[in-house]
Amino acid sequence: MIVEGGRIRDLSDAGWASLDVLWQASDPMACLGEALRGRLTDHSPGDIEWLAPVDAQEVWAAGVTYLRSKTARMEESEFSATAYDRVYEAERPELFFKAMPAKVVGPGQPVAVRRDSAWTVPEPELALVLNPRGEVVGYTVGNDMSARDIEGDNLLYLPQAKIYTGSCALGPWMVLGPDETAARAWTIGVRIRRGGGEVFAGQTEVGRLKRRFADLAAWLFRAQAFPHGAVLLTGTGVVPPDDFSLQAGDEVEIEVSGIGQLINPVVVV
Ligand code: DO4
Ligand code: MG
Repeated sequence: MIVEGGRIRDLSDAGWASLDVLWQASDPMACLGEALRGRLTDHSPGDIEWLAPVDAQEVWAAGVTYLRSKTARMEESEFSATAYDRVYEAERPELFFKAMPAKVVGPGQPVAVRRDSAWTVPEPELALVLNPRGEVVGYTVGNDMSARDIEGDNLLYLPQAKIYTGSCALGPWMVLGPDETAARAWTIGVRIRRGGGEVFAGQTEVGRLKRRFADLAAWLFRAQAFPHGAVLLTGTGVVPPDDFSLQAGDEVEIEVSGIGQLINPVVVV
């Protein structure tokens, strides 16, 4: 589906069976323009279930790319504090695997707190959509759910803190076209609601991200091929206070100003 001038238009009528059509094109915007000139069915919003904008793309994540993230992580973990300090300054970024496409949740689907974690937070992040050549072709909204107590206990537990059922949400919108300069002017905000009230709200600017988009993408593609492209979360710059943890029944709303909102309920797994 594409939303164009308020109309929801069906790209499967142009023969698009998957996002691969777009990522294999040398000029995705031209490819999209050509599809839009065809006869595409219009849908009304009530007929559509929006999904995460991935079909065959792995999701990876960069970490400690904002000063706020470095500080929070050094505080949560005396044991690994120097590792966070060093990676923030290093040429090589922290990159970690986050989710297989089938495990990513879309809007309205639950994100989760592990039942063995007493301190879990959402990480609102700008996600880069990368084509198989490692070029940034678009952006979406991401939530890199993180169990801070597990991560803080020992850095070697990072995969358990970061990868579990309901730990990665993306979407629903994917924006194509803006360059990095335009995207750096966007804000990233998060609101957490509980029992009808708001229990946390925070915001940062994409411009505070320490690394360039192309640099992060180049490190990810340095020694690994992604024939279907990939999605790369760029790190968080918003961290709730240390006494805050998500609970079942909460609702997490993440908004990137140039893209839109991603809203998910919270469950325990
Ligand atoms: O090093 C741990 C993960 C960092 C992270 O996910 C972030 O900074 O967003
Ligand atoms: Mg993160």
